[in-house]
Amino acid sequence: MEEQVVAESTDRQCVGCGVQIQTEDKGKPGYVPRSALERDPIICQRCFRIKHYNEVAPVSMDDDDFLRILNGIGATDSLVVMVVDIFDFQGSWLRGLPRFVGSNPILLVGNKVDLLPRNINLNRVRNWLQHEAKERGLRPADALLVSAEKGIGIDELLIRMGELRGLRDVYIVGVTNVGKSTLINRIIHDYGASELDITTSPFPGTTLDKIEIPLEDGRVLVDTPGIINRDQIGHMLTPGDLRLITPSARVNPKVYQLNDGQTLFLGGLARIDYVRGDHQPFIVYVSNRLKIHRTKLANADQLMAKHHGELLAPPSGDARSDLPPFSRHALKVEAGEPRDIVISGLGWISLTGKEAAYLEVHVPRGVHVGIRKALI
Ligand SMILES: Nc1nc2c(ncn2[C@@H]2O[C@H](COP(=O)(O)OP(=O)(O)OP(=O)(O)O)[C@@H](O)[C@H]2O)c(=O)[nH]1
Ligand SMILES: [Mg+2]
Repeated sequence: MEEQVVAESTDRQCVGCGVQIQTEDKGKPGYVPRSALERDPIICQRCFRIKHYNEVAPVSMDDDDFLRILNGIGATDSLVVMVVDIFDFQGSWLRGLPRFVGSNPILLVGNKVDLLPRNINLNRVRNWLQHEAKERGLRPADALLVSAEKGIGIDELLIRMGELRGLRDVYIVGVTNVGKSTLINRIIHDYGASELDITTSPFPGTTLDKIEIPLEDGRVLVDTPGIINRDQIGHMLTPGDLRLITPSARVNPKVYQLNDGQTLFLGGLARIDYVRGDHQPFIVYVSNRLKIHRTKLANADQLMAKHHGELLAPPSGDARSDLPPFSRHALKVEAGEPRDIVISGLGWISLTGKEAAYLEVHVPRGVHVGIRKALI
């Protein structure tokens, strides 16, 4: 009789991404060589590579898996901490959360506050966050601003979390790449004894399953995988280009005094035509590494046709053929209050609202373009 190969899939989890460990298939998530099974804690090969070689290892998480985890929260008694990326608020908003969490309280956390320009009024930004949440039908128990990476606002967050959770578990939720795992690492390193590191990376889809971290009172702090927001421009770009558009430091706003009949290109990813309106400043908030080009509207088509992927990059070189075709959004920015024109995943452009402005914004199809109350 042939001997059966046993125990290929284990009931152990990778401490870096939560995936179930297996020794069978190198190409599948959770793989470790057999010899590694003796280690404790155990980390999968994908996490090892992300940590040590900065490798990108995309795994397609099924939305169903994600929804299963979210749905499970409704049946628990817990505090739900929803994390958004304050720099890409629109692109990082987790829709429909109230449906999933039942009667559990929600604490809204705007992360990556370190990217916002210096000298801004954070209280205003916090009010803005609360206002935008309400507009989207979410009534959080509180809204806070933090930087998980730089350790800003963490003390206050922990105090609020303590008050709101009482004796409950805490679930950290949000779309991919908002910094959930970085936040948990920050919390456990600053205030716990744990030496463990959850895997984080600049690319979406790093955490693959729930990761439970025991708290002192026997409850757990839970990291969850983010749902993929397919409208995000990041999903249309190569890893190299994604690095260019993701701010890695405080964003320096750039001011352009524009007349109508002028165009701004944000690399080769967005084109903003100022069609009609008075001479006025356009303040651009995007990654400092993203090159901005100003031209006459009359020349914009030609410039795009000739230089897309070169002068107008990202997308760099051949990667432009992977972009969806561009679509056009006609916008009217009313006079009155200052407004931001948001291009999801790239940043925003502020207009002061002295006069009405008519614009046309061209972006790859699927990328969200909108107008909001100014953040700053
Ligand atoms: N500038 C800045 N970057 C941050 C901050 N927090 C996280 N990041 C970066 O954001 C990226 C994503 O962080 P992760 O912690 O992996 O995000 P996640 O929400 O766990 O992502 P998934 O596991 O894919 O759902 C990484 O490049 C982090 O370094 C922050 O406070 N400021
Ligand atoms: Mg994560």
